[in-house]
Amino acid sequence: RPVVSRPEAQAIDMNARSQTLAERDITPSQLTFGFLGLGIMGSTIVKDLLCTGHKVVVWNRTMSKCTPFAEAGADVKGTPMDVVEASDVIFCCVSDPKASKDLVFGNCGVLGVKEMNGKAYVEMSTIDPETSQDIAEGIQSAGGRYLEVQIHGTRQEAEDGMLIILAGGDRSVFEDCHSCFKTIAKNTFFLGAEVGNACKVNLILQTIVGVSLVGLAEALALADRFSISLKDIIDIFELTSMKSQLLLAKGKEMAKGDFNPQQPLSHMQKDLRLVLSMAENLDQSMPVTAITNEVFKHTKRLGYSEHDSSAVFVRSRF
Ligand code: NA7
Repeated sequence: RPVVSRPEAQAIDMNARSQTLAERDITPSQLTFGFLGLGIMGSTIVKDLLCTGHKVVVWNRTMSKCTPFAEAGADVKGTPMDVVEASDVIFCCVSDPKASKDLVFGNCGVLGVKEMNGKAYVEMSTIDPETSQDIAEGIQSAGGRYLEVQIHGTRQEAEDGMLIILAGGDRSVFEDCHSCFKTIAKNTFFLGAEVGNACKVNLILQTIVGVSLVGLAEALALADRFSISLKDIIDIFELTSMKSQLLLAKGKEMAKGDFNPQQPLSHMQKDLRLVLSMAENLDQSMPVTAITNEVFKHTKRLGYSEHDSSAVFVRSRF
């Protein structure tokens, strides 16, 4: 298996980022923003927030990942509860529904503060609607305001401030986050007060991504069996009406065997699992998504959880 590297504990080049973001003319909110989770997405978003002059307080389970952010001006806290105490708006961006719930309801978690006094909690992890509703209930019953924000895009799109934001819940929180969203996203949608809708839309989009990636991987694996150059296939693909930024990028990664994580494969499989569970509740048949999920599960079993979702190509070659 090729070794992949996680972009952790790298020094932050504030000047490089500021230049890109300067073009957006962002006036940072004077509120203090807490951030829980400095993984691929969280760290990129926090970097952008710092570069545009936001006051940021951070926490990450693996504390060493906080060091470059402290050096770049973020305040580092020891627990999620400490972050809530020091912030007006708290973002969370962690792996999955279980991690999201642990951070809110767990020991020294968000609700350890007992009373949120109108502070805002913004759940950004890709989770299912039920988990989002449970978290909303917990936050609101402690006197907090809740916004569900689903971010659609890759690490590169996060770096370029080109994410798509889907939000639902408390409109006043949406407005409090205006300068943050302007920093990280090219489009922002408020989908109404009902919590859960943004999760549904995001998971529907992720279904399209997952199924497309498996199709791409199988087609390229067949080309490989015929000893047709993958580069040639991708060059031709680029000229067709099928081309998309995502499939082109993933196709190139598959051809090169470069599986450094932009979107870890384990998260893609988690999203498909959540989609299938939503469909199950509705008796909605999704046979292609079910097989796609099996393909990603198998690729995980082969040891590619932490690699990019394009590593699904490896399994297709068997
Ligand atoms: P990453 O890069 O895999 O990062 C995951 C983050 O979640 C990272 O900060 C982890 O902390 C944190 N994490 C995972 N499990 C836990 C638990 N149990 N408690 C606390 N923190 C935890 O993911 P991405 O940034 O690419 O994606 C984040 C979300 O956006 C995800 O839902 C995607 O589907 C979309 P660690 O550094 O390992 O200590």
